[in-house]
Amino acid sequence: MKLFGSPFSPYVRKARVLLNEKNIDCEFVIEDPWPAESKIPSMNPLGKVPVLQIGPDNYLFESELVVHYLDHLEGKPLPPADAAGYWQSQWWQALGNGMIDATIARILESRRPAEKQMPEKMEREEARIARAFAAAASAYQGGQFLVASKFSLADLVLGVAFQYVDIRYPHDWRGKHPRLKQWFDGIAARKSFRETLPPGFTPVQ
Ligand SMILES: N[C@@H](CCC(=O)N[C@@H](CS)C(=O)NCC(=O)O)C(=O)O
Repeated sequence: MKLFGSPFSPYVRKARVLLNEKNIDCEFVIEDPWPAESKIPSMNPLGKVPVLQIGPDNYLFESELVVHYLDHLEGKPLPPADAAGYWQSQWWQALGNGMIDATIARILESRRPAEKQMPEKMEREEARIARAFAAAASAYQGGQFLVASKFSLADLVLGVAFQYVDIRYPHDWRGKHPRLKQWFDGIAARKSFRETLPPGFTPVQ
């Protein structure tokens, strides 16, 4: 099994954190989706990473599917197993995935030539991110993990999202949401997070 992608991509990082958490053997192949000669479109018609190769000519793409596949690979998906907990975890994952999407949309807009940038687009993405932090703060019940009392995909996806905000849109969300900071510090300290940090990034304390 091979995972293709960039060490800077938060979508790829979700899969890498999960592989690390579950101790699954998988080669990580660095492949940039952006250049014209990239091999990614031959594996994923959408031309995006992550791509997970699961057979000689068999590729999975879209990070949510890749994460789902890896989580079920050995028949022992991460908890929670009960229906209420499962949907709670899905809610957190949707929030985290949306934060990643918004942070990427914002950074791509900021990289356009100054005369083509739309400040209102950046503001819209920033407002989305601010609302997501506020929603997380109000849904968070306290404790080491977001759902029940074990590490779940909710912690994984929201943790990757928060750290991606730190990387691409650094701002003082911690001052506003100190309880979330406390939760996040515990997640960011995990081996799986420390060992998959994007090159050159020093975690915010
Ligand atoms: N919805 C996709 C998004 C993946 C995505 O946008 N990946 C970026 C890297 S962070 C990419 O490959 N971009 C290349 C492009 O947009 O052409 C997923 O969850 O996998």
